[in-house]
Amino acid sequence: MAKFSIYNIKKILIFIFLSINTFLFSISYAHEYRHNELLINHPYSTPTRPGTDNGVMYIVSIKNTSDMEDELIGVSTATASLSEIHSMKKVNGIMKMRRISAIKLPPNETVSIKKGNNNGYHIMLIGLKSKLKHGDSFDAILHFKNTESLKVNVEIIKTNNTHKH
Ligand SMILES: [Cu+2]
Repeated sequence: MAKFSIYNIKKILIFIFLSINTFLFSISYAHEYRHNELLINHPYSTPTRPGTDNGVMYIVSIKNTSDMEDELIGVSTATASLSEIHSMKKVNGIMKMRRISAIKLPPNETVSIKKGNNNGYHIMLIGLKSKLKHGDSFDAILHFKNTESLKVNVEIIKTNNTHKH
């Protein structure tokens, strides 16, 4: 009995520890909102870089599961004075960002608004009220053309890719 226990307890503890880790890991990545016909996967932002009071918000993906087109037409948050939808395009070899009025969400398609996506889509947070810090989060409201607005929680996480303006 005694021989059996310590070794097994250790094994059980390691197992529990790993399970908890896996659980937390999957929670932080299963940050998805099912909102009518839209699946909004993981809205996030990155820590504010030194010397700027602007920030950038991203959404890993928005899937439109309906047969009707929709659009993301705006984002509002109390964290910044102003939020704008931007895209980036290479003009004469230089990446330039510009304000766009909406991001189209075609029927039965998934659109990426994550860092480094092909269209350069991102949400520009202009005039941050306070610095965004890794591990914190803030609320934002997503506005759509054909679907009612949705409040989401935006996690602030460090990513490798840098977003240059
Ligand atoms: Cu921008």
